[in-house]
Amino acid sequence: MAQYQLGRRRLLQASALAFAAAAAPWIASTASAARLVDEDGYDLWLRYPLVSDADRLEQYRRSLTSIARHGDGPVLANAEAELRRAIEGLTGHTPADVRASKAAIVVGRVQDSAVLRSSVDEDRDFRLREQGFVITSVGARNGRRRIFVIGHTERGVLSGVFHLIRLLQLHTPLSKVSTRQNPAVGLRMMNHWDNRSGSIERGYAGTTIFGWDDLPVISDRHVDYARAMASIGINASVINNVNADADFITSGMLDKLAPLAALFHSWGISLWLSVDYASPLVLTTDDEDPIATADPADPRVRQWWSAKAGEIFSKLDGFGGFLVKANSEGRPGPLDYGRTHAEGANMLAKAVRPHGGKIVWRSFVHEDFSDWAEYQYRTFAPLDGDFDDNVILQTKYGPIDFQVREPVHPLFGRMRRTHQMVELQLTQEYTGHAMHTCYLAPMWREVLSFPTQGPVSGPTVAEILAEGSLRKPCTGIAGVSNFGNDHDWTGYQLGAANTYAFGRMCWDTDTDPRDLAEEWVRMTFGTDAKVTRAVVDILASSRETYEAYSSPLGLGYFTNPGGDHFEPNPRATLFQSHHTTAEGTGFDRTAATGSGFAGQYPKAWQDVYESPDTCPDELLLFMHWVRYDHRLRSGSTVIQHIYDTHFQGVEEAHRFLLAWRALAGRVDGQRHADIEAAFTAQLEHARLWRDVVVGFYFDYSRRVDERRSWFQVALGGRRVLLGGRANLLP
Ligand code: GCW
Repeated sequence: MAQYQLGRRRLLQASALAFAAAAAPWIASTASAARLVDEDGYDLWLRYPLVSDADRLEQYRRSLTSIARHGDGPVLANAEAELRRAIEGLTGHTPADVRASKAAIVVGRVQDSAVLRSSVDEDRDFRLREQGFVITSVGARNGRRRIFVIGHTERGVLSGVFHLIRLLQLHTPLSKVSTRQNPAVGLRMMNHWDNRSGSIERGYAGTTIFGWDDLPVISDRHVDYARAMASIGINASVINNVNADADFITSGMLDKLAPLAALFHSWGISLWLSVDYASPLVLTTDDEDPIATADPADPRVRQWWSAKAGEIFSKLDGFGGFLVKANSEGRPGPLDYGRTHAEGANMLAKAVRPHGGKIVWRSFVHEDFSDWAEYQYRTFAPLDGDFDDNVILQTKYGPIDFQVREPVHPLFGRMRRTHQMVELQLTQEYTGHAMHTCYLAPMWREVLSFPTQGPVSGPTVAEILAEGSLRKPCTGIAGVSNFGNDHDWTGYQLGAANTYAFGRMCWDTDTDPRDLAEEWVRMTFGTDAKVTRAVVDILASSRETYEAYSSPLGLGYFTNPGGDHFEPNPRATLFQSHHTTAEGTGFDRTAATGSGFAGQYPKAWQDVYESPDTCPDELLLFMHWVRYDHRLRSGSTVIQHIYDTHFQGVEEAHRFLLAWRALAGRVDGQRHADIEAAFTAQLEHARLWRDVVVGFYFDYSRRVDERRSWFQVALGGRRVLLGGRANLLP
């Protein structure tokens, strides 16, 4: 475990112990605390506690008395088992197993039963796409209800069952559970940056959940992972790091992975693998007749990948395809052999095509550091239309690297003849790791609803990603997972809100992030309205809060590029990410005088971004270099805005802590203490962010803060003079 993580963990533990000692009498005095059984977060949102509302409990007990399933196979069996498990927990009664004609709840595929066919609207509902579902609730005798969960496919039925379970967890009246849903995009994919060693790149919740060395034995953690992913509509999971280890596609490893693929398949999830583009070269080194190249034009390389694909698809149930990071950050790729990214991807696409496989090719390249943002577009825009139709280009939401705010990548609006995916990040690499609460769904919503051709000209990113799913599931949304083998899965409990919201937003890209936060809070902490309101308010404002104390006006990347992207260090990214001087700050990315990035957008957006007068303030310093006294729309100067927001951000982090403390007794003691410790640590670190950033800007600008007087702060081994020179002691 990285040294800082140990430090962080000690900080968290110390805070938890300190809090527990101080708060013990306080909690003990709260009678209701005695009723709340301690939890550790392992159950995530899949908690099925007895329904607390007496009337609803009575209605559920009267109606949800039996289940019938049409159709066989592991997916439908898992769907029924999960539904049974949920009803048992929520009602305290075990539903009987009866014939469909008598059952209170009937689940199955529309083609498997006349009963199901009769309960769906022939015209309206049969446009269900591959993984869609219908839930109908019909009045039965003596006020009971009969419920039908129907899909075209087993995966559709499974998604429908989890949707019904979610409605029951939220205490929805049975008369209001009817719905018809299709997923917005075809591929709803987790990317795990899990290494063969068991470590996780940019992971802050322990080591890999996949336990490579214990495979082929399947663990409870494997099963609970598959359940959790299926419950939020995830249908694809890349289990290893994009900085791929070729070992993952060796025959021996494939034999170990086979049961995991079968488990995923039984929960409607296709297993994918990241592959090392140089695998033919790496894996034949000790052969009698090694392949000395990875050139996609080489016949032996093509033959090797074709044979390897055949082996993989034959061994791994429901295998989806390969995720590829090539010619990026030192990874091998087709450019090493004078081939284009498209030529490199298409060779792999031909290898997997006979098996219905796909290739997801990442556009994250930044070998030209003059402007990281501009290089990706220049590399990929000319290749639009050159990729085979089972290749999907996966692009990070912004042109830099998962910052708390970036302009939406211009490639989405440009690659109109290429299947695309957007890559979002659930693990908080640049947004506070597993210490800072930073609910990212509001940002994801901004990205997905971004009109790509101009402020009022679509299609939006979501519409572009949805197009493919109409024809075939060859577009989608990927998220870099925040899961690790910590017992709470995400390293800090509120981090699971990002996991939950990601899956739900992939299914329905129009969902309001606040609604998702409320769903998650109620499923995770129960239906206490005070808890729901307080935690939803915290989550809903947490991204802006993190941005306020860490990143002025879209600048971002104030952490050490070669480090863990956690500690503030604005000096470390001078020139790479900002051009701060005594006169001003920002990065000129205009077409007229800067890197030209703003010119990569369609004209309607270029006209907005090109001028500081029309550029949105929240992206001002991403697109422009301006003088410290440049006036924002708020009337504030840039430098005063930087001072104000960094102090206000810390005040917000303090409010989170106090709001959480006020919930003592309404959340079980174990989770309350755990989350209290996280907020305590976050506040401490937010202060460090504030002091370093405002100290840095005072150092350069020498502009005095018009609103507050500062003082010298001694932080650990570092003394930062706020209002003076930032001095690093030897
Ligand atoms: O942000 C950078 C990260 C790398 C990551 C890379 C990528 C998996 O620092 O850890 O490598 O992006 O997205 O490929």
